[in-house]
Amino acid sequence: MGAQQAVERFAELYGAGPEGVWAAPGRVNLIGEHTDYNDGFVMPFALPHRATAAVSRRDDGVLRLHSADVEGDAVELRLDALAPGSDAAWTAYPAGVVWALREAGHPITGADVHLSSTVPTGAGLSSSAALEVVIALALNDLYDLGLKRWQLARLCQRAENVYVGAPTGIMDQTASACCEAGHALFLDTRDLSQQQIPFDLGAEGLRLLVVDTQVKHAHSGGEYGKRRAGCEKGAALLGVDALRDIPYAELDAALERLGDEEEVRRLVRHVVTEDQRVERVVGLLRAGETRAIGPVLTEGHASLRDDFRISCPELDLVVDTALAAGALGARMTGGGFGGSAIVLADATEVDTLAKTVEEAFARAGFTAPRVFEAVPSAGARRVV
Ligand code: GAF
Repeated sequence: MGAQQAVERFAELYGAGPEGVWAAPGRVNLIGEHTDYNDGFVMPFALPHRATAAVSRRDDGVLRLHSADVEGDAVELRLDALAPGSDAAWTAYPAGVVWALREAGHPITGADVHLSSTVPTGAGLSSSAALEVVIALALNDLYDLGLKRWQLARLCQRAENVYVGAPTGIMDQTASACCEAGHALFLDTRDLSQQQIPFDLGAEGLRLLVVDTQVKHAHSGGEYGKRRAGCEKGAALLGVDALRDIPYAELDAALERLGDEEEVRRLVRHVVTEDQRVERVVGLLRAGETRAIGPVLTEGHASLRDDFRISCPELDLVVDTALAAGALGARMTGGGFGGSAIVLADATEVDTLAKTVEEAFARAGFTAPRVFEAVPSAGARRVV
């Protein structure tokens, strides 16, 4: 939905136009998967797909939430009744952000909100983070809170961890809040220091496809939490604060110390090698060797499939088919257990590649995937 449409719909719903309209994007993670809750490195970039929010303040302690993407009237909530775990619907994401802002002492007295989103849901592309960040940014501006982007990301993560109950890391919210067009974001999740790395695929004659397998996932389910707990166990057994503290050069020795903890050994191996892959990709991009990142992406997929064990037949089929048909690299992206894969290829090859993957899905009897090009786009911003 465009900004003008959002203004008009808001006026129909609430009787007057909004004070403003904000947008926040979904993301693709180029490399650095399941490293964020291990204090490690990630490298997402923003998609053009985004959540849009038309918002006005209220002063009576009421939050009204309406979504163009969900049937029904606006949901009305009392701010003093917002409580973690009280809401299992889509409203938990925006309401959770209001809760987190108020819990941190910010004087939010109410809001009317109309939301819409073009970020595919359950596709590993951060539709939830986009919803959270768009609300946080709107309220930061309207209530003049003066919070920095990274602070908004932290509050959104708290909303997701505590209010929604999904034990996710900080990558998605930071990506939505901080990415810049034409760049990938090299983020150190330990201290949130950031570097914008130019990522201009077109100039290199390359394109990057997103293949949404249509296999839906959710991080409040148990498997994500189990991986996180396994990583924390690994860090405790190795006597470090987080797996980030195991240098790549000391990986073999660390794995040896884990003895017969086979499950934990696999998780540790993924996280430590994945942090190193992020650093390799950053180095290659800085050296202008974009084509050479392909094999590193593919290595990342093998590690997520074999060590972290969060791929699925549909994601593996995208990767295997794309590579066999000439892609430079391919991997699942996001939390896993379904969702999307990314495919890096020569611009001249992508149409044929997309067709080949679609045909392979049809032959395997899988639901047709949704394929689109990922163009590194702007982070969250005010649009009206
Ligand atoms: C999901 C989570 F929300 C992120 O924090 C991150 O852990 C990702 O899965 C895996 O890299 O998107």
